[in-house]
Amino acid sequence: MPLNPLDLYDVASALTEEERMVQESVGRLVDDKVLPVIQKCFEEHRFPRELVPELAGLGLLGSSLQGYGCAGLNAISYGLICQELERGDSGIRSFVSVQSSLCMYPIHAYGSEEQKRKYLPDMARGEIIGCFGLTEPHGGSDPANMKTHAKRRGKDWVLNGSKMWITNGAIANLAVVWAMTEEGIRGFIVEKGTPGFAAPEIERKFSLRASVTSALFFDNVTVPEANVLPGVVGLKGPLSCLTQARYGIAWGVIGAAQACLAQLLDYSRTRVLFGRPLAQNQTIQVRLADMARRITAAQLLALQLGRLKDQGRMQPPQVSLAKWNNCRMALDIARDCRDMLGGAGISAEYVPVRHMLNLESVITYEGTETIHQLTLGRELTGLSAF
Ligand code: TGC
Ligand code: FAD
Repeated sequence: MPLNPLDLYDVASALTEEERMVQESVGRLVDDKVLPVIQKCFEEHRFPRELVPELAGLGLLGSSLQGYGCAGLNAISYGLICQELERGDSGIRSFVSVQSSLCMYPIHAYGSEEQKRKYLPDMARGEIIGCFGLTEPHGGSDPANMKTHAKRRGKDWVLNGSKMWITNGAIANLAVVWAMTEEGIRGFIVEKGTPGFAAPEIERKFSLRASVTSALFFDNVTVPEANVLPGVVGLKGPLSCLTQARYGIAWGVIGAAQACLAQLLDYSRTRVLFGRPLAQNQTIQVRLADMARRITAAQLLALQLGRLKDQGRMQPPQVSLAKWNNCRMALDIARDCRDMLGGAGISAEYVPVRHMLNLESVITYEGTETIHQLTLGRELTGLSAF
């Protein structure tokens, strides 16, 4: 029996029946609905918003949350969802990451009962889209140094400042915004249309073109006390959301790498140079084998991370290692696949260049590679180099 080149260690056999079903159903959605449109969306710089009801219909929004119309799936299932979606495009996985891990998660974890009932069921149905405002223009790696602030005014809060590089911003019905207060960093739910709040789209991106990225501006925006997340104060609020999203990215990028390798395997077997298939050259086989090695290692790393998460034992430095390793793996593979396709590698007919450009964002957002290396360095040494 030949091995599956995209699953050399048969990770599929380590999944439960339910996990396999989740993977298959999301895989079908990607094959039937995402892949036919995604390249055009990328070229047109357009998020395929028409897919949101399909994503919601499969229970992919807030999929690992319990109650409030959410599917209550385990962490491995959430990882597999991200992997399949990112096999299509990082922008689609980004949409689901932000909605699920960065917006629904904090409302679920830190929101009042009223906030959960008001927002979560509609968010699970994709009828309310969220965005997450943490990064500011002067430096996203150090969110503790945030300038956006909120001051109490009677029973309300007044929010001033700006956020930068915010996924979903211009299409979002609400923003979960982190702002400095006298008590420390707090989370605010700011609804679209609130006077003084604007979310213009950032145009002219070379990466994540099938995803909406925006700035957020707050000019004396009044937020009622009822829209403040009561359950958390401090940087650990937003950082705990990032832990959830980074976990999903560690799985997601495997899908992007698999898509690149799958296409390259086909191409290298059929392209004949010097009288033999490209794939019959030693240096090409070494490069292909190296890609398979790195994908396999990333799969096993993600699987064990998922098992730790499902057991409630996952620690942030472990997530940093996985986010760093797997993003680096996927970006290097996408670049190498682009190269082995020759001139065709720059054509929109092939997927690696799109994944490569997307992965330049993915390795940067949710903590740059350096931030994750330093997080691990701090864990190993007990000394902070930040
Ligand atoms: P530090 O002193 O380490 O921590 C402050 C407090 O937070 C706690 N904590 C965490 N809690 C949960 N999860 C984590 N990952 C946590 N990391 C830290 C920590 O225990 C502490 O709690 P307490 O109770 O003692 O106060 O904070 P620091 O200022 O030293 O910062 C550390 C550093 C640099 C790692 C952090 O600032 C960082 O991660 N920077 C990178 C910022 C980042 O990743 N931004 C991402 C923005 S969102 C985004 O990119 C979305 S893209 C989505 C998409 O489209 O898919
Ligand atoms: P900076 O923090 O200015 O970093 C610049 C460089 O300095 C990087 O190479 C970094 O690794 C390096 N560096 C930083 N500190 C150190 C150090 N101590 N030692 C050595 N090197 C260091 N943010 C959100 O809040 N919500 C979103 O939805 C969101 N979506 C995004 C979507 C896209 C497409 C992109 C590109 C970004 C998104 N971001 C979002 C922002 C993202 O999280 C930030 O870009 C990222 O955290 C880095 O911040 P920065 O861009 O300000 O770079």
